[in-house]
Amino acid sequence: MTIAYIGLGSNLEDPAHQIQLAVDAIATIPESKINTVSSLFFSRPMGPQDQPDYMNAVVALETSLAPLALLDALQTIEKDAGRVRKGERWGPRILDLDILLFGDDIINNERLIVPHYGMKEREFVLIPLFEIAPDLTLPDDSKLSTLRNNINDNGLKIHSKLRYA
Ligand code: 5RU
Ligand code: CA
Ligand code: CA
Ligand code: CA
Repeated sequence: MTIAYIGLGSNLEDPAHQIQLAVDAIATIPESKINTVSSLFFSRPMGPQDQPDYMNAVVALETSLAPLALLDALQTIEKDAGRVRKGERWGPRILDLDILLFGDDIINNERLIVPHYGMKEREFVLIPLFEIAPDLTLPDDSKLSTLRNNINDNGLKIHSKLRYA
């Protein structure tokens, strides 16, 4: 069994509702069980600014799936939420599910790079992740607490709790 940390994001079509539906869907992934769910956070867009504010959260999922099988399951959930690929890179989306960490695995293939390349610079990842796993050390031996202490919160705010079984 491996603990995978999954980043959730939405900034279209009632983002808080989309994130709750995504948590419900993640709870049905085979060979897997949700360990912990962070609070739901309200965040300003990083990258392109001409898009709506986001809702973000992080889920800790205990799984015996292989990383690419987990990716398949997450991409199916994104598609079922109605995600469509638009032209603009880093544009608004109904649902974005990223594998942030997969145990202490380092994965580099055509479909998947883990740890997620941007996670150490993104407050909307580090702050929810720190909420549920304050003692985490990353595969490169950096401590989550140190990264968390040194990041600007960019106005990130707790919005509400998420429900999970
Ligand atoms: C460049 C810098 C591009 C940071 C991206 C989200 C980035 C976002 C999200 C918030 C993107 C990738 N902003 N911007 N939440 N995704 N707040 O999930 F993150 S595009
Ligand atoms: Ca734009
Ligand atoms: Ca993302
Ligand atoms: Ca993604």
